[in-house]
Amino acid sequence: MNDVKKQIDDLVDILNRWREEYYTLDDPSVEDHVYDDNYQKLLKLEHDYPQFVRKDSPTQNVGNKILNNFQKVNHDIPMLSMGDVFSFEELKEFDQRVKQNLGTNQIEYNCELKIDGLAISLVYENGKLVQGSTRGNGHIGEDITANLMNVDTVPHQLNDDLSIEVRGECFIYKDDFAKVNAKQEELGKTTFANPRNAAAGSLRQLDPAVTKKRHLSTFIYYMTHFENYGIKKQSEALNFYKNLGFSIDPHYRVCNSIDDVIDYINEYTEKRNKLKYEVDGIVVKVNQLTYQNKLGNTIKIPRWAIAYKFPPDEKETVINKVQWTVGRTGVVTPTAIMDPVQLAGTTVSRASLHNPDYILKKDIRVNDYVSLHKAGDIIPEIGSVNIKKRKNNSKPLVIPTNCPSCNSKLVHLNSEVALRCINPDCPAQLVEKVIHFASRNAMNIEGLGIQVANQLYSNGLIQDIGDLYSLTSNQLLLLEGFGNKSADNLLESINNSKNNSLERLLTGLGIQHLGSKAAYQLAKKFHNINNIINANKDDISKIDGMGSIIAESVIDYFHNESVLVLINKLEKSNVNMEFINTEEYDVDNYFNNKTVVLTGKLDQFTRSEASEWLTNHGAKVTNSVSKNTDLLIAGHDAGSKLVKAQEMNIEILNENQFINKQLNV
Ligand code: 1X8
Repeated sequence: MNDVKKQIDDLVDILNRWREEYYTLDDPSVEDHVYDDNYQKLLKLEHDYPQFVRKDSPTQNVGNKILNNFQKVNHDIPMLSMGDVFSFEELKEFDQRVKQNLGTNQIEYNCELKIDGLAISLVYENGKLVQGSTRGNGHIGEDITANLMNVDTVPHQLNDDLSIEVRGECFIYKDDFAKVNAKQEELGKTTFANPRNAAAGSLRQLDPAVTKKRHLSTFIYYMTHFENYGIKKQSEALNFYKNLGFSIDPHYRVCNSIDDVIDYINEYTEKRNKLKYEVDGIVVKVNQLTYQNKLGNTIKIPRWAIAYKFPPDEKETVINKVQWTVGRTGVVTPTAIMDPVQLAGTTVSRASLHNPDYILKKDIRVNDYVSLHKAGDIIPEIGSVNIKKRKNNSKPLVIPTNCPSCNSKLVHLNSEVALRCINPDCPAQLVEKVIHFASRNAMNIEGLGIQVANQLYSNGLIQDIGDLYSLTSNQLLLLEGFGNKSADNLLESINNSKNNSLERLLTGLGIQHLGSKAAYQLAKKFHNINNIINANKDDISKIDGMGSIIAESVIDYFHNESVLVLINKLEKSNVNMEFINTEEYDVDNYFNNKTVVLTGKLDQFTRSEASEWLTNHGAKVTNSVSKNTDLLIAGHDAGSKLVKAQEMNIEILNENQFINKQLNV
C-alpha cells in the first residue's frame, strides 16, 4: 500500500516537472510517449487508489493555467529567434553567406554568451519603465511588468530620459537557483529541474513578491531603433545600455575573423561550467550595425547573427546493471541502470541500449564507467566507455538467449538488429498488449493499467485481449485491492468499450506502424473490419497519406490465422467492428494537413519513423521541396533541400523544434 503511495508521489512529481518543461519552457526533457505512458500509469493508480490522489496531481488539471492571467502584449517589432549551428563548418558557412551578401570581407563579429534564460522586452518612456513582457511567440508576449519591476537589475528609471525598447535575457544565477530549490524543498513544493525553469516559473508568478524572493537577473543585449542614437556597433550598443543603467554580460568580445570567433568559442566551451550562470552557446553577431541593417531578417531569424550551440553536457557514471524488458511486439530492449547524475538539468539514471548490436559495438559492460550525454539535449545516451577504469576481471555483457519473461528462445527476425521473443503466449507481451489495448487512444478502458493487467494475467484470468470481455465480478473480487465498487467500475469500462468506433479497436490491436490517426482514416474509408480484412494493399495505400509501409503492415497483420481467431472472439463478445462517425479525430494539431519534407539526418528517429509519425498526425510526407511544401524538417548535414526551402521561405524546423511541436500535439 505504501508502495503505491510512493509510486503516485513519484509520478506526480516527475509529471509536474515535465509539464513545466513543455508547457512553460518549450524545453522538454522526455519524448511525448514517455510523458503519456507515465500519465496513464498515474491515472490508473489514482483510479484504483483514490485516497492517494494529490491536489497538485496533473490529472487534477491545475498546472500552468496561471499563464492565462497575464495581459497580452504585441511586439510591433517581432522578437525573433536565432538560427542555430552545431559545428564550426556551419559557422563558416554563415560567415561566407554574410560576406557574400555584403560584398566585403571587412566583417567584425561581436561574440556574446548565449544565456539559458527567457527573452524579455522592457519599454521605457521618458526614462521611466512602463512595460515589461515575455517573448511569447515572438509576436505576442505576456505583460509581466509588475514582476520585472521586482528584478534587481531592471532599472525603474534610466540615467537618461529616453523613450526606448530594449531586449535581453532574464535568468537566475546558479547559486540563487540552488537556494530557490532548497526553499522549494523546505516548503514541500516541486523543485525546478534547471535554472531556466526556475527563472521561467519565477517570472510568471501572479504575486510579484514571489518573483522578488527568487533573485532573478537580466542582461540586456538589444534595442529597437538603435539608429536613432548614433551608435555604430553592437559592442558600442552594449556600453550604451550599461551607461543607461542596464546590466550587460561583460564577457563579449569583438573578433575580426571567423577564426577568432572559433577561438572565443573554444575558450568559453572550456570555461562555461565555471561561469556563475548557465550558458548554452555563443551568439555571433555582425558588429557593424549598418551591415546588420543591410543583411536584414527573414521572417523568423536575423541574417546578421547566428547561435553556436555547445555540444551537450557530458557526465561520467557507472553502470550497475542492464535490464532487459519485453515490449508489446516482443522486442526485448536492454536498459542501462546507472548511478544517478545531473545532466543538462535533470537527474538521469537510465539509458536505452537499444539492441545487442549496439552493446557489442560499444562493448558496454556492467560496472563500466561510461560518459553519458543527452541526444538532442533530451534523450540520455551513452557516448563511450572509459576503458581505463575497467577492472581486469570484467566480462562482456551476456546477451540473453531466452526471453526474460517466458524463457522461450529469442530470435532476430529477417536479420533485424532487434532481439525478439516470438512466443505468441509470452506473458510480458500479452500484458503489454492488454495495457496498450486499454490505453486512452485505443479502447480507453479506465482502470486497466499495468498493475491490473499483471494481476489479471498472473491469476490466470486472461490469456489474450478477447478474455477481457468475459471477466466476471466474482473473478475480480478474488484479486487483491478489488472491492465491489472497483470491480463493477472496471467491468463497466470494459463493457462500455464494446461500443467504441472501429478506429479505437484498430488502434488497440497494436498493428505495427498504425497509429490512431491512420486507424481513423482506415476505419472511415472501409467502414467495417471485414472490408479491411478483405482489402488489398493498393486499396489501403490509396488513402491520402497512408503509404505502402502502413498498408503492408495492415495486410500482414490480418493474414494471420490467430488474429482472425481473436477478431472472431471479440465479435462474439459483441465488440463493435463498425465505424461510427461520432468523434472527429483531433485535426487541430500542428502537422495536420501539412505537406512535409524530411531532409538531413535525424538523431532520434529513422526517416521512416518520422514519416510514420507525421502521417499518423495528418501530414502528407513528400520527397521534394516545391511550392506545395508547407514545412521542412531538417536534420543535420541537410543539403540542397534546406537551401531551396530557405530560398522559398518555407517554414523549417530542426529536430529539436520538431520534437517540441510533437509534444504539443
Ligand atoms: C537569445 C540570446 C541572445 C543573447 C544571449 N542569450 C540569449 N539567450 C545575446 O545576444 N547576447 S540573442 C537571443 C535571440 O535573439 N533569440
